[in-house]
Amino acid sequence: MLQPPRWIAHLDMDAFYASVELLRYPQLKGEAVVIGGRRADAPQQLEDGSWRYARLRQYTGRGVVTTSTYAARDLGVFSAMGLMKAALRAPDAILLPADFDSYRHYSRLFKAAVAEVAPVIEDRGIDEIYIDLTDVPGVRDAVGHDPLGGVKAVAREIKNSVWRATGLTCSIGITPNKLLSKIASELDKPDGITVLTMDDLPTRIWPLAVRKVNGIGPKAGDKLVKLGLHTVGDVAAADPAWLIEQFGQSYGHWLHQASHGLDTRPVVTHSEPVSVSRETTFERDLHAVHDRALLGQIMDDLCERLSHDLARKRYAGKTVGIKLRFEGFITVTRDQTLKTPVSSAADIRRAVGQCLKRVKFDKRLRLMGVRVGNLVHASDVAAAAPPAPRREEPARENLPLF
Ligand code: TTP
Ligand code: MG
Ligand code: MG
Repeated sequence: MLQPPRWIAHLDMDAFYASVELLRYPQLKGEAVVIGGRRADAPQQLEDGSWRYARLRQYTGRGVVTTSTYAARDLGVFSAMGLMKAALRAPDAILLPADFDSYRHYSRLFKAAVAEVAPVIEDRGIDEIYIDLTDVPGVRDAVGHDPLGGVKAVAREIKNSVWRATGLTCSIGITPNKLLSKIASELDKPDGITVLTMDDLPTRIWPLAVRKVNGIGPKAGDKLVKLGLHTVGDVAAADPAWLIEQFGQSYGHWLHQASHGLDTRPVVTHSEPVSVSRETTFERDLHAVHDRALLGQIMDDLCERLSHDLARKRYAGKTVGIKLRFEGFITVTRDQTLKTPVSSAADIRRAVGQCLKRVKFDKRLRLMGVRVGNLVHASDVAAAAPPAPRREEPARENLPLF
């Protein structure tokens, strides 16, 4: 059998946040567990050593499910669903608060474990990576009569390495490119390995719904379906000139290529973040005037945390932006580009104040976020400009509203 020019893997951890929590509470294995509660929902150990857990039925508020165990998914509870809606489907499911520090810790551990087997890794977020396996020794070897034996063995080795380092399972898709691998890693979740060649396109990829392709979002997906194209195979069978007529030159061409499983994007091993941000949703909608002091405090706190994030990553940024979401899901963003990059909480807060002046506050607020973009390495800032002199007046003065 002809080996493809590249073997690219996509690895995605199974029910990631929930699985990390089960490491801490192994007694919950097999149970319907939902991640997304508040601190107060943390399990309590009773005097007799047993645990008391919060149940979904007790939850009131606007929180959403970040993820759920496969047992909870069987009951119809999925990521991004409101917790109160989830409670209607699975009232007895156990609710746990999210612990992002743990998830980041296990994220680093699993990526390091993969790197021991295959070092060419593109980081795609907290629980997933692409890996270029093309140059991994033995990947092209046949094993017995199986021409794909070598690539499957590498996949098993990667999964074992992740399991040994973390006690967690993942699913891997391996194909000639990133586009197909991203689809393939989902085909046998959890704990799966799916290896596909171009020969498998008609049987494994073409029957899938168009939305399974990364890059076909809700809008394009709806339009395709309205045009009568439901599956990837429908798109593949469509005339490319017609696709371009419907979707424009660039996206129409991409749809044709993607539906034929074609993608030449390389695995990019290092990328700089474009921006760093922090945001928070309130427990209740807040009023710009009546809750002014509280809003001011929340904003101070966001700037403080963002400044810590920047310090940890050693970045500063020239653009400071805010995001506000009002009742009715109306989202407003404003940003301001400064003369020199900033990273201190006070400098960020000052720029935020300028942005806030440009917003009309005629509705209640439910979310606030701060972003610093146009990033440069902190060492470059220090080399380019002396630190700005400290201003005497506190940063809170002459701020609009809060
Ligand atoms: P996913 O990989 O999409 O989901 P998952 O790992 O929980 O489950 P699967 O086995 O299907 O891969 O997301 C990784 C983590 O990101 C997930 O554990 C929680 C978080 N997340 C959210 O916070 N909100 C979301 O809407 C989604 C989809 C994920
Ligand atoms: Mg996952
Ligand atoms: Mg993922």
